[in-house]
Amino acid sequence: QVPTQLSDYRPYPFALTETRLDVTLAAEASSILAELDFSRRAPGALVLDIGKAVDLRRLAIDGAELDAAQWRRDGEILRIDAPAEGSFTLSSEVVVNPSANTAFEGLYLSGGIFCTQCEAEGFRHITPYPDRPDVMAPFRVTLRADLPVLLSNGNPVSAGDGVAVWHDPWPKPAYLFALVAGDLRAVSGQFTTASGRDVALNVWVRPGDESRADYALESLIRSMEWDEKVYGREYDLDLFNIVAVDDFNMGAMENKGLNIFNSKLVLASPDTATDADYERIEGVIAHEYFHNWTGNRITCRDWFQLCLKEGLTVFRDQQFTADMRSAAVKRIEDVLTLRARQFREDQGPLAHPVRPDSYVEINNFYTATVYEKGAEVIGMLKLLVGDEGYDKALGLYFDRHDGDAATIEDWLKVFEDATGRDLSQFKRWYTDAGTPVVTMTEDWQDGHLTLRFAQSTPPTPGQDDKPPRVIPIAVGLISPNGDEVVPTTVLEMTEAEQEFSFDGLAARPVVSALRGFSAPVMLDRQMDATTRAFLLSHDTDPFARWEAGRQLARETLLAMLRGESPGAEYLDAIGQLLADEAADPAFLALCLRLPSEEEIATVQAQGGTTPDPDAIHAAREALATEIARRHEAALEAVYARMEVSAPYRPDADQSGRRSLRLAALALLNRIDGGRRAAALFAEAGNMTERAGALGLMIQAGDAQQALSEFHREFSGVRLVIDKWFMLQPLHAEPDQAVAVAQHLAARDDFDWKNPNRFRALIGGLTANHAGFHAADGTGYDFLADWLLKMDAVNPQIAARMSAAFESWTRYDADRRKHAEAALDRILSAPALSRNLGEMIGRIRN
Ligand code: B3K
Ligand code: ZN
Repeated sequence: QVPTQLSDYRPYPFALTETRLDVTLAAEASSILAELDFSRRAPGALVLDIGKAVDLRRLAIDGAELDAAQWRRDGEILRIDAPAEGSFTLSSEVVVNPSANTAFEGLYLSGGIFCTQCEAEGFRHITPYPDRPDVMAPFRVTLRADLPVLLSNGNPVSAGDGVAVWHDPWPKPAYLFALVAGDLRAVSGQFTTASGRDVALNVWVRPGDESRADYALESLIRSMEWDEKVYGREYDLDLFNIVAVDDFNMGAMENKGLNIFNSKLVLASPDTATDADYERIEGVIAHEYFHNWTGNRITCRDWFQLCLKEGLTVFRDQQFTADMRSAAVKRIEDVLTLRARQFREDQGPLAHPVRPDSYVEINNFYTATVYEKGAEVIGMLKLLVGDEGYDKALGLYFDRHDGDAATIEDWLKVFEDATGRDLSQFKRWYTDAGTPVVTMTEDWQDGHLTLRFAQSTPPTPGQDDKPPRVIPIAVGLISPNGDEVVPTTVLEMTEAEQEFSFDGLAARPVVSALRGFSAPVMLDRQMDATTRAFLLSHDTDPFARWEAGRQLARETLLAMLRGESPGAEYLDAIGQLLADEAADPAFLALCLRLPSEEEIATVQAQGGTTPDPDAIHAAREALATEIARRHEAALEAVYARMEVSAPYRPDADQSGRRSLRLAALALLNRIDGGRRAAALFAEAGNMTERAGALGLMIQAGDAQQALSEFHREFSGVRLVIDKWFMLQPLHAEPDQAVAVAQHLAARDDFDWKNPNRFRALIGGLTANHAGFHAADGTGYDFLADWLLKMDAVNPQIAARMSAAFESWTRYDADRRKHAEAALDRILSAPALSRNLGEMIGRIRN
C-alpha cells in the first residue's frame, strides 16, 4: 500500500478540450467509446487511469490504431505514446459489466436502473481517462438503450428512439460525470433564476414512488432561492435533475445537473419518514445543490483539498437549515454530531488533519474531520473576519476562482486579500490534526475580572508537536441577578497561554464561555453544579444554556459511576425545564436527552479512567428512572401538552413538539412498563411517533407483536424495513444485542448487499455501546465477520463501517484482547481491499 502524498502533486501535462462519450448500455456488457481532445502543455507521458475490470478493446490516436508497442497497461495505469507537441484525439473502446459491479463505483445497476458513481475515482471504471479533479472538460454524451429515460449531465441536445444526446458546456472533472437510464417517473417543477433563466426541475423515482417525492422537490426550490438570496449564486443550466436509487454507497452525489441520491434522502411521506428524515432530506438536497458553485464551478485541485468543497458546502447547508428552521436547535444538533463523530475520530488512531497530506485510499477520507470540522473551521473564519469580511471574501472567491481547480491556499488568500488579515497561524486548523483542550480559570478582584486560558493539543498519528492555534472564544458575562452585563465578545486566543480582562464590574459575574460553540475545542473549566444550573436557566446564548445542562448531566453520570447518587441541582433543573411552558419545545427536548453512553465513555477515557460499558449503561438507565420517578406528573403534563392535533407537517414547529413529546415518553417509559409507548404505537398516524414508540417498546422488553405488525404493514417499503432492522439491535438489552443482530442477519430479507440494509443492522448494533462492546467479544467478532464478507463485495462500505473499531484501545484488557484478535483476523485475510486494509491497519496500530 503506497500512500499518495500531497507534496507529490504535479500538473497534468495535457489540456483536455473536449470529452465525447458514446455509451451503449446493456446489463452484462456495456460498451463505451470515448474521444478525448488533448493538447500538449508540457513534456511528459500520456498517463491515463483505468479500472482493473475494464475490458480495453481498441486505442487510436487521430484515427490511427495503436499497436501493442505504443501503449502499456500496468495495474490501474495506462501509458500511451503521445505526440511530442500539438493537439490530437485519443479514441478508446471498452466493455464493462454493470451487473457484476457490486462495489457501486463506476457504472452499475440498482433495481434495474443503470446509474453511476464517480467520486472520487470511479470514472476510471467506465473509460480510460485522466481521472483527477484538475483535468476539466466540456462533455458531449450519447446514450443508447431501449429504455424510457436516458439522462446525463448538462442540457439535452436530442432524444428519441433509444438514443439521447447530452451536452454539458461547463468544463468539469470526471468525478462529476453521471448517467442514468431506466424506467423512471418524474415529479417536476420549475424555477426562474434572478436573471430570468427558466430551469426545469425533475425528481426521478421508480414508478409508484411519485407521491413520496414532493418534499425533495420543494426542498430543491428553497435551496435555489436561498443560494441566490444569501450567496448571490444562480443556477447555470436549463435543467436540474435529481434521481433516487436504492443502492448507493453514501447519501448523495452532486454530479453536474444530475444529482444522484440514495432513495433514503429523497422519498418521504408522513407514514414512512420521520421528522429527522425530512430534515435530513431538506439538508442534503440543499448540500448537493450548493455544490453547484462550491465544488462544481470551483472544484478541488487534488483530493487533498477535499475540505475546500466539503467543509464549505456543509457550512452552507448548516446556514440554510438554520434559516429554514431554528438556528439554536440546529447549532446544538451540529455540535452533538461533531462531538460524537469528529472528536472521537480526532482522539483515536484515525485522527487526520482537515486537509490530510497523505492517503492510501481517498474514499477513506470522506470523514467527519473533512466535512464537519471543515465546516467548523469556516465558522471560525467568519467569526474572526466578521460577516462583512466573510461576504467580501466569498465574493472574491467566486470571482477569482470560477472555473478553477483550487486549493486551501487559494481559499485563505481570498480572505487575506479581502480583509487584510494574516491567516498563516489560522492555517494550522487545516494542517494540524487533533482537538485542542482549552482550560479556563478566573480571577476576581475589586471589579476586575481576569480570564486565563491555556491551550494544548494532544499528539495525533504522525504529528507530535502541536503549536498554538488561533482560537476565537466567544464569552459573555452575566450578573448574579441574571442580567447580561457584558454581551457576547469574541476573544482571540493566539498564544499557548493568554489572559483577558474586564473592568468596572459592580459584582462578580458568571462567565458564559464558548458561546455558540465558537471553536471546535474542549473547554475545561471547573464549575460547581449550582453555577451550571444558574447558566442553564439564565444564559442568553442558547447553545451555552444547553451546554450548561449537558455538563450537569455528564457530571451527574460520572458521579453515579463513582458510586454517588444524582445531585439535587440536576434533578431540580430538569423540573424547572419541564415547567417552562414558554421555551421552544425542540430546545427542551435536546435538554432532556441524556448524554449518550459513548459520550460518557469518551469523557472517562480522557480523564484516564477505563470505561466500563455495562456500568455506564446501568448508570444512565438509573438516572433516567430517577428523573421519571421524580418528575412523573410534569412529564405526563408535557406529554399531553405536546400532542399535535393538526394534520402532519414536517416543519420545525411540529417536529419540535413531537421530539419533546417523545423525549418525555422516553423517560416515562422507564416506569410505566412500556404502556404509553404501546398506546402511541397503536394510535399514531406518522412514522416519527410510530418508530419512536417502537424503539421504546423494544427497550421496555415487550415488542414482539408490535415488531411483527410493523414488518407486515411495511413489508414492501424498503426504507421502513431498514428502520425495523436498525431499531432492534440498537434498543436491545446489551446482553442480547449481539444475539438479536445474529438472528436478524440470518433472515432472508437481510439483503446485505444493499448498503442501507447493511448499515441499518450493523450500524444499529455498533451504536448500542454496551451491546457492541460485549465483554465476551462477540460484538467484535460479529462485526469482523461481516466486514470481511462485505469487503469482497463492496470495499467502501466495509471500510466505512470498520470505524466502529476506532476506540478499541480505551477499554479493559479483556475487551482489548478480543478486539485485537478480531482486527488481526481481518488483517490476515487474503485479498483484503485497499480500503479496508488501510482502515484496519491504522486502527490496529
Ligand atoms: N461528494 C459526495 C461524496 C462522495 C463520496 C465518495 N466516496 C457527496 C457530498 O459530499 O456531497
Ligand atoms: Zn458534499
